[in-house]
Amino acid sequence: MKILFATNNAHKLAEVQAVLGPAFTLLTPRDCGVEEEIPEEQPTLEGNASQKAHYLLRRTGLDCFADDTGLEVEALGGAPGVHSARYATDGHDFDANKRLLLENLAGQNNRRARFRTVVSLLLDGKELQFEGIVEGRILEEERGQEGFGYDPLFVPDGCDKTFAEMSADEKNAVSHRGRAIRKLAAYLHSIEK
Ligand code: ITT
Repeated sequence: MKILFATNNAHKLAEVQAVLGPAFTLLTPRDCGVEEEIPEEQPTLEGNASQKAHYLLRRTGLDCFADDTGLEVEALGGAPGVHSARYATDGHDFDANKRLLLENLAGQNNRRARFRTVVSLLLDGKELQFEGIVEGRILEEERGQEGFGYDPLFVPDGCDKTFAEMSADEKNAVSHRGRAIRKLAAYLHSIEK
């Protein structure tokens, strides 16, 4: 099955393709002639996932899905949350975002955090959402080179490695996105689209 994934993030695309496997071929917005940034202006992950998927459906007329993800840090009242991409600056500056997170947690003993992903699927005009959560903690310094975003700072519960020290398969096995996408895949298989 070919399906359009509403992301401009190449790391996400690779992670999601690995979880879905060869039964699914992912198309990107660019593959469908959509070059502009896809708007995400809602106050929640649910709202943004839905906005991104609806935007692409309007632009292309194709079935599609979108993922919106946030890092929710307990001691920061759930921040950066839905603002995770633009925490420190207006752009997607991963280094500045990680620096600000460490600054805001300086001296803080409670390092509990979770990643939460919401996937919005639009199929034949009907919308379904799938959620994936992974609990863990924020380190005091970065470890690892893999992955993207806040990965070098996040250690999931039950693991010793950060997401950035894991292979893509190891990350997908426990991650927020892996969990949400496996629910999406189970649904798509169940209806044999
Ligand atoms: P698209 O909207 O084009 O899909 P994005 O990078 O803007 O890509 P999100 O809005 O879902 O994606 O994610 C917000 C930010 O959260 C993202 O820029 C990263 O900094 C961070 N993030 C998301 N998923 C992550 C992951 O698996 N590991 C580490 N950080 C992640």
